[in-house]
Amino acid sequence: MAEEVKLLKTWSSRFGLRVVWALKLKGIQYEAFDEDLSNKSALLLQYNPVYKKVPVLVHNGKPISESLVILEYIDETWKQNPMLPQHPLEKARQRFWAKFNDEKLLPSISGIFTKEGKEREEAVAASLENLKFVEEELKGKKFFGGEKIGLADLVFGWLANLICVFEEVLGFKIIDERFPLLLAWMKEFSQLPIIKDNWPPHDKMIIKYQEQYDKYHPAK
Ligand SMILES: N[C@@H](CCC(=O)N[C@@H](CS)C(=O)NCC(=O)O)C(=O)O
Repeated sequence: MAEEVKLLKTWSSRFGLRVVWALKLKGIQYEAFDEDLSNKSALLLQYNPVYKKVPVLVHNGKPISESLVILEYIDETWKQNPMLPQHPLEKARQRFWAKFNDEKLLPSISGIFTKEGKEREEAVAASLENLKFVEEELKGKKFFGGEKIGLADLVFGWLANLICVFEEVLGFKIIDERFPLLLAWMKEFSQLPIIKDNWPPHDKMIIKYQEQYDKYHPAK
C-alpha cells in the first residue's frame, strides 16, 4: 500500500519546522496543509481535538500530535538516517535536551520578546543561564547528535532560525560571542541543505514578529 503522509503546520511554526526537517532528513514525501490559526480548519480540530495545535502528522489516516512525539514516531517508522542513537544513555541525553529546550530555553527566550521592564530583565537572566547549559553541552561536538544532526539538533533548530529575527525586532543581541560554540552550531546547522531549503523567508518572519511585538508592546 502506498504510504499517505500529511502534515498540518503553519509556514513559520517552530514546532512544525522541526517535523518538516525530520521528514526531509528521512526523505519522506508528504502533503503539507498550512493552517490559519485564527481560523482553525475542521481537519485540525478533528485530528488534534485535545490541544488544537499544529503540528499534526497524519500517517495513513492516523493522527499523531505534539512535535516531540511526532519526531520519535518518524524515527521509529522510517529507520534511515536515525535521529536517536542506539545507546540508552545517549538516547536519554537527546531526549533530555529536547525537553529542556521546550520547557526552559524556549519559554525564557520568548519571555524576552513578550515582556517588559523588570520581567524582561528576569527573562534575559534566565535565558543566559539556560544558554550557558547549551554551550556547555556542545563542548567537543559539532552537533548535539555528535558528527551528524540528531533529534536535539532539530529541536534546538528554532534558535538558528528565529533568534536573529527576535534580535532584529528587539534591537539587541541575545546570542553573542559569549556563546562561541552555539554560534558555530547555528552556522553549521543552518547551512545543511535539508535545513537551508526549508527555512521560512527572513523578510516574512520579520514582518510577522514585528506585528507580534507591537501587539505585546502597544505604544503608550
Ligand atoms: N507542545 C506543542 C506546541 C505546539 C504549538 O504551540 N503550536 C502552536 C503554533 S507554533 C499552535 O498551534 N498554536 C495554536 C493555539 O495555541 O491555539 C508541540 O510541541 O507540538
